[in-house]
Amino acid sequence: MQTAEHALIEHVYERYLAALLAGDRARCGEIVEELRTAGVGLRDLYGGLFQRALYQVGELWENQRISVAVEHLATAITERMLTLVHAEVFSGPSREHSIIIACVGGEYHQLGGRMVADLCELQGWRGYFLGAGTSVPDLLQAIEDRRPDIVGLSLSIYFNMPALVDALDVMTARYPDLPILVGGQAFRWGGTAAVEGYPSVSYIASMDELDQRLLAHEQRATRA
Ligand code: B12
Repeated sequence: MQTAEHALIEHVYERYLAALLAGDRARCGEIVEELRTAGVGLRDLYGGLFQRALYQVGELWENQRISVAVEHLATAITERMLTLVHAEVFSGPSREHSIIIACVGGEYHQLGGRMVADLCELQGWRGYFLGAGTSVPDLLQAIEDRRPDIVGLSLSIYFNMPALVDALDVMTARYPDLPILVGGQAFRWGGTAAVEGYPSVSYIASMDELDQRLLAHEQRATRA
């Protein structure tokens, strides 16, 4: 069923995409403000506008209908749009639980992981986002420093799977009880077999599934 938020986004989507492809950051910002004023929540904005538009940018680029420069600019503008709503992301209630999100070595796609960290913040978790191409030693250091409840690893490109497996081998050996979530487009057409052998590792296919995982973790912690 289509919600009112989806209908509002649908109404402006083509305009937003056109502005994004034209490299018109100011116009994109106005449309985002328009939606925010109309009551569209960040979750719908992230999935229904930012992610959807970038997926379409990817298709246009893949089919050589836009240049790499246009794609780069669209990505940079989207990063600015995330900054625009930054204050609200970090305005949530308690911060009892925390999650580290990182992209493994070799993985340059960082917007998805960053959005996931933001959505965790909106759920009342502290979301530490380490960015693209995080090496295993850096990841281990962050775990030592932050002692997160959960670690999330983002993978967009299937050929980076060996880097993910390396990270999982080391992390699961050192922290066997630490829940690790993996997600991203590398798993869109399979690839989950590579992570199935680890008892503490789960593939998360959607933001709803992620919410459920966070909630289940909170409930377990409350009972303990
Ligand atoms: C921007 C972009 C780039 C930028 C990235 C810059 C940056 N700062 O991030 C640059 C230019 C670096 C780039 C490079 C490449 N890219 Co590129 N890129 C894209 C593009 C257009 C957008 C990516 C994006 O931000 N999407 C939006 C985010 C929000 O979506 P998302 O990543 O899927 O994240 C969501 C979910 O997957 C999930 N999720 C993600 N991570 C996690 C983690 C956890 C724990 C959980 C629970 C959930 C989760 O939640 C997120 C929010 O809903 C995509 C198109 C597309 N379909 O996405 C291509 C795309 C991903 N790229 C592609 C390719 C092929 C490449 C290159 C190999 C191109 C080349 N020949 O050099 C290189 C590889 C670089 C590398 N080593 O990583 C292909 C990948 C195909 C595939 N899966 O194999 C795509 C799909 C384009 C296409 N249609 O062909 N790219």
